[in-house]
Amino acid sequence: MGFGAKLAKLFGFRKTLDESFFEDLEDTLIEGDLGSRNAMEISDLVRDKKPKTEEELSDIVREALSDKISSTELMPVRGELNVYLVLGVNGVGKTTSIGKMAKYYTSKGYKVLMAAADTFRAAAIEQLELHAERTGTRIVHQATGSDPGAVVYDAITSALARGDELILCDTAGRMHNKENLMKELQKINRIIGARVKPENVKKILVLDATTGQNAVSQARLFNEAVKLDAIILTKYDSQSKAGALTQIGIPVAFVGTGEHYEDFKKFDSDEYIKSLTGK
Ligand SMILES: Nc1nc2c(ncn2[C@@H]2O[C@H](COP(=O)(O)OP(=O)(O)O)[C@@H](O)[C@H]2O)c(=O)[nH]1
Ligand SMILES: [Mg+2]
Repeated sequence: MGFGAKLAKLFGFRKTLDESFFEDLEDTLIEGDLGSRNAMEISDLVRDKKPKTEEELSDIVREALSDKISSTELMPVRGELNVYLVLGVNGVGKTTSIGKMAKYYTSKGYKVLMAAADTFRAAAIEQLELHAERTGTRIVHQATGSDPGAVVYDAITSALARGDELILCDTAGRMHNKENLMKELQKINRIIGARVKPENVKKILVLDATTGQNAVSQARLFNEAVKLDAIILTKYDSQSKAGALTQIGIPVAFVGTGEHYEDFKKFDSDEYIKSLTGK
């Protein structure tokens, strides 16, 4: 549930905005995964603006949130090679999102290629191959355990030879060896950077909407390794706790709302804020 209903209730119970109101307000915002900094900031804003009605209160909260969340449109440059490097920890929905993006961009007339640079598990390569087959997308892969950098290099060579416009690059996301993972991603990023125009390379982090506060530390970590351009928010269908997005400060491009290819749409920040505040 969005915290809008709770806000309304909170306000409805009180005749005056006393200290306990502000405590409850901050708690509600923190429970909504907005983080303590945002919660305090919004609470201070409410103090200043002294809303007289429920409606005014939620307007203040909505306005504050709209400064903290933005959307971005990812559109590859036509006739040039673009690379979307898809990042994130295991299980967030990277491979699935690549399948969805392949369908999305192919339907817009782009020539798309998939690169299976999650070489750690055989299943990961097979899963991407299945998406390639189902969406009619060409794929470059090597054997399990091969160097992900070499897969990416091959994919770029192949795309340049064939005139492909977009490489969707899958990556491994195992976290038990953070240092190695980040080094590997930086290496892949360097290989891409050496052959593709920097403005055509997008580093996209996939976050699971149900993970709450954890998403904030994942974003921080990946952003330190490679500067992120956009976020894809997956699993925004079930009981998602997507309030954490307001703490991340990286624009959101797409949301995944289910397991099928059609369950994928451009992120709409107004709609998102409405779903958070329940208005
Ligand atoms: N409900 C739902 N499930 C998703 C979504 N995206 C991915 N999944 C599921 O999450 C699981 C992990 O996805 P996968 O793409 O393999 O994650 P990866 O390890 O990051 O590549 C799979 O069972 C997917 O079907 C989504 O937007 N909504
Ligand atoms: Mg995967």
